Amino acid sequence: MKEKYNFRTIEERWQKYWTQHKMFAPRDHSSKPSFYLLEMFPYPSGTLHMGHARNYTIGDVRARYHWAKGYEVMHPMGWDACGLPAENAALQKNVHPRVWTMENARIMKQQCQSMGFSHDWEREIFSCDPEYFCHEQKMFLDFYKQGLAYRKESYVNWDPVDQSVLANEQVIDGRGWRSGAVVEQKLMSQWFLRITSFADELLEGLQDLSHWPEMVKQMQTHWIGRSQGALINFSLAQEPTQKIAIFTTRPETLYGATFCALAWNHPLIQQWSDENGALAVFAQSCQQRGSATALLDTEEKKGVFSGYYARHPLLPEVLLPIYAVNYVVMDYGTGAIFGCPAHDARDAEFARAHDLPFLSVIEEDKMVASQDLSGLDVLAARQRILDQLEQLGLGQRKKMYRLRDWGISRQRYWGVPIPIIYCKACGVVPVPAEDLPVTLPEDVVFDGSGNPLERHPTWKDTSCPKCRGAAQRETDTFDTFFESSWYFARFCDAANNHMAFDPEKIKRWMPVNEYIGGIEHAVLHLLYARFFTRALRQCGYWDLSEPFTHLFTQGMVCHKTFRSTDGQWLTPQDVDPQKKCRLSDGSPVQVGSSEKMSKSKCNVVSVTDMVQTYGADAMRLFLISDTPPQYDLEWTDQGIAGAWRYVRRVWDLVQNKWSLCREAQEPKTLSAQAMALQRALHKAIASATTHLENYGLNKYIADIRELSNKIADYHPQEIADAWVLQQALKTFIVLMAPVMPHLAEELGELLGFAPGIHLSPWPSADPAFLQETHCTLSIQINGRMRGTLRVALDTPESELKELVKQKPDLSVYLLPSEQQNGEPWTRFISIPNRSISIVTAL
Ligand code: ANZ
Ligand code: ZN
Repeated sequence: MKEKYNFRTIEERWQKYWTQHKMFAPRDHSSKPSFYLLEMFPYPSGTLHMGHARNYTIGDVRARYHWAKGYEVMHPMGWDACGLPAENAALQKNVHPRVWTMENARIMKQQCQSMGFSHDWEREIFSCDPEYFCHEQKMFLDFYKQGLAYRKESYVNWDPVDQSVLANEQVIDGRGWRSGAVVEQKLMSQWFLRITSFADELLEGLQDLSHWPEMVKQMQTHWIGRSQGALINFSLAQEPTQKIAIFTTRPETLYGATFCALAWNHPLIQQWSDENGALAVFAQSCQQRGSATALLDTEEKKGVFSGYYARHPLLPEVLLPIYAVNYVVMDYGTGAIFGCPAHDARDAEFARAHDLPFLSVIEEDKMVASQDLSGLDVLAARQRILDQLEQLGLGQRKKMYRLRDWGISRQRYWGVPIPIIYCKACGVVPVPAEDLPVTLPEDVVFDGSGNPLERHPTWKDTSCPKCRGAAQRETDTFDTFFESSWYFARFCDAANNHMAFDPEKIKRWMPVNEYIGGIEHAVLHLLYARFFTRALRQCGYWDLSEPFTHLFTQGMVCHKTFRSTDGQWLTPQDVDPQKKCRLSDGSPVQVGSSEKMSKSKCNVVSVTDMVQTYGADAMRLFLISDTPPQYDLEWTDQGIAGAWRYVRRVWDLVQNKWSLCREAQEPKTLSAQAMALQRALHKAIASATTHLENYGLNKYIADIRELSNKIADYHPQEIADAWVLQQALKTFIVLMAPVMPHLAEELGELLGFAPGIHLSPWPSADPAFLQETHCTLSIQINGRMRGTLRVALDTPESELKELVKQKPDLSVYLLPSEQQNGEPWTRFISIPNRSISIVTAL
């Protein structure tokens, strides 16, 4: 037998072998079907997080399984390399963002390799590399030509701490997602992508994504937020030619309207603010508060009377006071509503505070006090009033979306420059395609204020491509979600230096068969990528609509937390969990709940430490063992130690058993115990395959463990028995290879496999072995259990009687007698395939 399992040398040996032989580089041309498996590419923030390790382990098991099934698997990895932390590092550590980013990526790549992931590093991409981003600058120009990219003045979410514009999605509860600062509204010229022109398609396309989690589809549906409603025109009492368009989804409640409300930045409010100080003060306060939609639902409903009245469109004698309020937003609908306190909670809250009347127009689902609508049910009333308004030219049916166009301008250095030039004479001029890429200057000063590109002394000075006069470059860079919106396509043709990707390669690989990542990307990244795929289609890049066929969202990795009595988070190294005290000073410790691993809670377990202590195979095994991959996983010391013991057990087991069967030849017939192992083997193949197919990775591990137990309990007596053991061991190696690839390669070598065990064909279960052929009948005699009988299924009763008679251990109970007509019983009752019950005359 070989020495004790030394994972350090063995894992390193195989990792080297895989890299040297480019074992995971798929061929573009081969008769094998293609399989594109992708994990969301990481931001190179420093080191691999345990969450990454879990994500890539799940993907790796799937990738290796598909290799074994005969696919040509593309499983690439790269770096979402632009972004704010690099600039913050530049600020804090005085290191250039590029240096910091590349160094982090280098470390993280090493960590990935130390985990034995089957990534194809030949396709590695860095989104900060001009070779990469020149293509997306070209895409931007194409979008611009198609009207899918445009510039407009608009209020933007301004993060006063990061000094940057944020997308709506980056505003969480009114605060910047990164800095946590309360977001303000600022009027700026920004570049937008017209995602709203695909709103219907993005919504309806969700229906075809049958392999996406329902949860993600629901979140996107809500984000797109399509409502069927109406625009209704009100006219101003003081100035009847001045119309105010409002948007409503409940036009049938029009007779219940008791006021109108406008957003603080509605043009009319701005106009009236000049003469109305209270209005101006109110608008000012709203501007400072920010108006992220999420905030509005929870915030107190505030507003001031404008001094103006609107005339009810169908009841000209009714005048409705107009308020500027904080709960109507300018960028939804028309920024104006009619208030119906009796049927809308927000209006009710506002009306109570401002003593406005409540007019109920719906009682028990029927319209009341609503002129000719009275008596109708709600839906009929809605159609009737919409018809009336349309006939009178007072309104029209209108679909509305919560989805906004995507603001992509960021006042940041470490991103991709927006390829636009501003010329005094010619205006906005796109950079000619042949001048791409527009690259970043290297010599920049990071001192924390504003945009370093803007403040660079010369970079923005250029000449106008049209008139050759002096002109200035756009100094904003793309939102980093721009880079991640198409990287999956670049992987198909990562080295192409004259186009983003060759359509032939796209045909071979796209769409991504399986995409794996965190649920936190349910809306932003996944919606942008779906939009980009359509925008690129419109620009003639391809004819795809959806980028990802199957989406899998894995759970988080959690770990217990500890706090000192004064609430400080403590690292597990500083805690004695039994005595619940601090090792450093013996002070008491509160054992907290298990939470997502994060530096701030001191509950991070280092990937590198764990690989060094337990090895990659044990890590991989533990990360998918007990918890279904879609749920949160609790990291425990016992769990990883158990996985490590199992790896060593398999090492010993396979070698021990192999020594008993290596020479075995296929026999003509099998003994009963050999048949049983054969059946267990085929059952394990069938079960593991099903579980791998259905993402039941934890159950797949249970199948592996069960099979290894069966093998351990198996002791061959004769040559025929040994042959089955030999088959079982060989199959076992292939079955476990996706999760413990190093161990499988090493044992595979012993068992005569060629290196590259992931290429050994996945076994298929023989249905003949899956069916039970025999059963065990229990035998009762006069109500007492006296034994069992193993027989072929559906053995006829006449045969059973003979078998029972011949069973030596029963003969003492079954004596033929005169009384029983010479038989050993008076009654013999059998329930097929289950039991036999015998009655004797005693
Ligand atoms: C009258 C009414 C009566 C309304 C009623 C609701 C209930 P969704 O479903 O999200 O589309 N609204 C319209 N524009 C708004 C804006 N810019 N800011 C805040 N609220 C706005 O919501 C549409 C409803 O939200 C509209 O229907 C309008 O109030 C309000 F019993 O009109 B409703
Ligand atoms: Zn010009």
